[in-house]
Amino acid sequence: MLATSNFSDTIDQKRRGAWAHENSLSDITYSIVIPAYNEGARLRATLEKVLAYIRRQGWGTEVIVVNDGSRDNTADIVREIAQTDATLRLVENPGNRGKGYSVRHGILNARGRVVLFSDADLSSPIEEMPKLLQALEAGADIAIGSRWLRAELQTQRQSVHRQLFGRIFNVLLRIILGLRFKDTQCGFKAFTRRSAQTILPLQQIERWGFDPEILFLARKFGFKVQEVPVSWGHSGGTRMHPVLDGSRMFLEILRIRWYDLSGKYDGHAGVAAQPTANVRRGPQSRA
Ligand SMILES: Nc1nc2c(ncn2[C@@H]2O[C@H](COP(=O)(O)OP(=O)(O)O)[C@@H](O)[C@H]2O)c(=O)[nH]1
Ligand SMILES: [Mg+2]
Repeated sequence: MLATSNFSDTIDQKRRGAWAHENSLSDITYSIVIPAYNEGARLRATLEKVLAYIRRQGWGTEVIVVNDGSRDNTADIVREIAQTDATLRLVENPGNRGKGYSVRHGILNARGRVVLFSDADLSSPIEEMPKLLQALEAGADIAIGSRWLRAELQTQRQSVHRQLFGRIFNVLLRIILGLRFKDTQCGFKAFTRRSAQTILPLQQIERWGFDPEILFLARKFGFKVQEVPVSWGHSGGTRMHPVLDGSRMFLEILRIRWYDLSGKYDGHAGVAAQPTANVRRGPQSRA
């Protein structure tokens, strides 16, 4: 808690200093982006936890839920809670596009100086957020939650075949993309505004393979990425298909290599998920 308020103080100093040029953007310090696909069963509890937590911290924070073409009541839940809590916003994808598209769409609509994304099941509890913030405070541009830096922090492990799949994927990333992280796939990552606004517009991968692409681009553009051990309890109800999504992710690693070789990452922005107008806000939004 102490560390948290220290960080906020330093952010305040930075607000007056190095980041002063961004003041015109907003007085929102943090944006929390939550991609959500058919999350009707768990989203209400998640939002209650997240909103209560940021209220307790007293931070200037916005929460953005990106509805990824859900066929259930995901969007209704967000709209209902946003009626009474102006820190919450709903962003709608044009149909189901994937977690990568959702994260990019949310982040490119975010107004915070620091932008964090978290899975809707809060596998990493929101109380872990200060750990990522402290890594940014210490000089990282991107702080990524890691389940394997200190595996004992995992309160509930993924199934054995998911863990095995994760390890194989990690080795392939090392060989094909030269990414040397213990865990690229954790759904709990934070970015400085500058790194997010540089990298995310170039992101091409819209489904599960987007994390390695972001980390690949981070290295390409010289951003400092720090792995941070976070506690993690895998929640059931995964929507990942091991064979289908697994082979797709392998092809996506190859695509990242190809995109880089063919110059797709050299300067011009990606085509999809630019900031859009279809953003709904609560009644007393402070936009
Ligand atoms: N499965 C799935 N999840 C999506 C999609 N788009 C966004 N998400 C979100 O991505 C996050 C991770 O999904 P989850 O099923 O918990 O993945 P797992 O914990 O890695 O098995 C959740 O917040 C989902 O709601 C999508 O097209 N499919
Ligand atoms: Mg999950």
